[in-house]
Amino acid sequence: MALDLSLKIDRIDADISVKEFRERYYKPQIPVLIKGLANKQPAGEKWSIDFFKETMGHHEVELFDNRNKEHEKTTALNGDVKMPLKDYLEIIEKDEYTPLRMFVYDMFKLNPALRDDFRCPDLVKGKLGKLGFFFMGGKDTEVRLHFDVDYNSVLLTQFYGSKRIVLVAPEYHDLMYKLPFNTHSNVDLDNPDYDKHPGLQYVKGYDFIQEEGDSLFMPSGYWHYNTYLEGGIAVSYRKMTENPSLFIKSILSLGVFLPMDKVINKVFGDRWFNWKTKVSIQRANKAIAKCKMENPSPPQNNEKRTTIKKAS
Ligand SMILES: O=C(O)CCC(=O)C(=O)O
Repeated sequence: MALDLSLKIDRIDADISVKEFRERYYKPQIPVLIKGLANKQPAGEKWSIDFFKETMGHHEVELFDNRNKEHEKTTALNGDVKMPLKDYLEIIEKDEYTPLRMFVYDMFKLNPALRDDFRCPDLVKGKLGKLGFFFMGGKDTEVRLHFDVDYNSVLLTQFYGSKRIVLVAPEYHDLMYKLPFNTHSNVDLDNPDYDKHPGLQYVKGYDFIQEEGDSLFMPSGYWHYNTYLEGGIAVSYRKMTENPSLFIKSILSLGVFLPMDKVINKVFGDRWFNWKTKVSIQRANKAIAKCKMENPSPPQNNEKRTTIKKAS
């Protein structure tokens, strides 16, 4: 039995109308890859590693370091190191692994003129249309498995380089061993340990490549595990959830659960982390029992089940 990542993502043309996008993807909350949307605005042509080196290389930026073990314990929104953007871009343009990544970084604030190059696309325009964030990574840099803390939908546009994306729907939160009070999981999707995490056998997900120029629509609460295949630059814009219960979750997540988790993590450290891990296992076991009741035959091995190193 292996992780089933055989779901096929829809790939659509960037000329889709807002109305059609809303009906087919936003309202039913279905992920979709919009081919070439980046090229509908000046940034598609303009934004490259050299462009950012020349125009913003002197700015200090904050980066996450995947070697920081604290990230396993709590959802981090602040980076670990600072360096001039130029130095970081020199790292990611080399064809070498780096554990350093830029994550939810507001480069528009550093340079508001970037807005003229890439505004929130009409497809996701709304109250959060000004909230744009940058993401960068080098070859093989992984973005740990998580879903977004604010429970809003996200449009993630790739301007440079390509990425492998694994997506899993929120209905699998328990089977993915989501840590309580957090929006991440420490399961290893590259090398799933089914003895430790048997719930993963009941999960179905997507595994695909997001190419330069593509925008990925990620509905609210979708797990994502992204791996840069080469140096890459992306920007996300968000669309506020229209679902009242998700809106309440968003407020609680940002305003109560995450801050509370940070404080308890500081005070109790491993004891708090071990308790959260125990709860995630209990919830997964319950979800497994439910799956077994609904479908008594165990998940089957079949051709379409992929292991994580393959992508289509
Ligand atoms: O692709 C990336 O670097 C991370 C994107 C991401 O995690 C997000 O938009 O929440």
